[in-house]
Amino acid sequence: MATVDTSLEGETSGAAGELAAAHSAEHPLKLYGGWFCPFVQRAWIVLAEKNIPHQYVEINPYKKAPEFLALNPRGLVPTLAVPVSVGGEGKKDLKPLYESTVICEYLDEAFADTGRFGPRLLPEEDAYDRARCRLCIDHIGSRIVPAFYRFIQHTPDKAYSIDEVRAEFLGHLKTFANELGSGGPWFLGERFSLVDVMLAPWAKRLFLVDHYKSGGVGIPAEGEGGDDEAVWARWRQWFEAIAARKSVKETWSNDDQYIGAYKRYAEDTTQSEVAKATRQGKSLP
Ligand SMILES: N[C@@H](CCC(=O)N[C@@H](CS)C(=O)NCC(=O)O)C(=O)O
Repeated sequence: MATVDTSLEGETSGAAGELAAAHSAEHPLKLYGGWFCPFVQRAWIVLAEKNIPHQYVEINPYKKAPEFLALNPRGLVPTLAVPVSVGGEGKKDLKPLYESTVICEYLDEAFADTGRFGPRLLPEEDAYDRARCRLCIDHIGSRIVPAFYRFIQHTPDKAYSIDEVRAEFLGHLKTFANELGSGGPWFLGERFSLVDVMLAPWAKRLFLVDHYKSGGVGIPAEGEGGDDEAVWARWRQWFEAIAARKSVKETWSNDDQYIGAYKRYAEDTTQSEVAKATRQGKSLP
């Protein structure tokens, strides 16, 4: 079967194109990414938030080049190449890291100098706050993200209806919105954290569900949330803050390009690992 994805065209455009170009020079810390990939955007947001010197390398992860598989046997982006000290005399080797959540935590910890890299994205002062962040990150990864793919890959021949998928997705989003703190737009209120980073790429991609799926995402408009009005108002506050966040804007290509790239998800024809797992009812890679 044709795998559409290996011919996926393009590279970063718009603001993300500018950021990629500004980070195209050789640097030992390398982010291997694909412009369309939300998991990559997580890592890229952290690099941008903390202003971490790095090189951005655009690759097509569906093409499984041997050099890429040597770095990441799972063959997925994001993949990070990290300069690691080996032996004495300042000798360094490039070692790989992968999995977006692991990469984001690594970057936050490895670039911890708050004077230079700004506030930590996982609150370092309080173990309970950190655990609460991880709980919410788990909710995003194990519930919201898989439901997003079930939603966007829904086609009329599925055993379940679009209304069922929509209700499931909105339920998970509502749980998230109920957990949002007060005193500011973010999960931790005033303080931006890794929780906000983890959901931002899919929040930004919700417009694709509106574009492709009949009935759209289904988040009630202002004043139409009934008993849930307050929780959806809180969601909107978070969403607007995310859309306006510099690091999120800087890592975003032109909207039209996403519409083109996600057609294969909307028609459920893509052979990406995420899409195949979704189709087979398995957990995501
Ligand atoms: N669990 C991984 C998922 C990464 C992932 O699925 N990346 C996609 C692009 S959005 C990929 O590299 N796909 C290649 C393929 O499906 O063959 C993470 O969090 O980093």
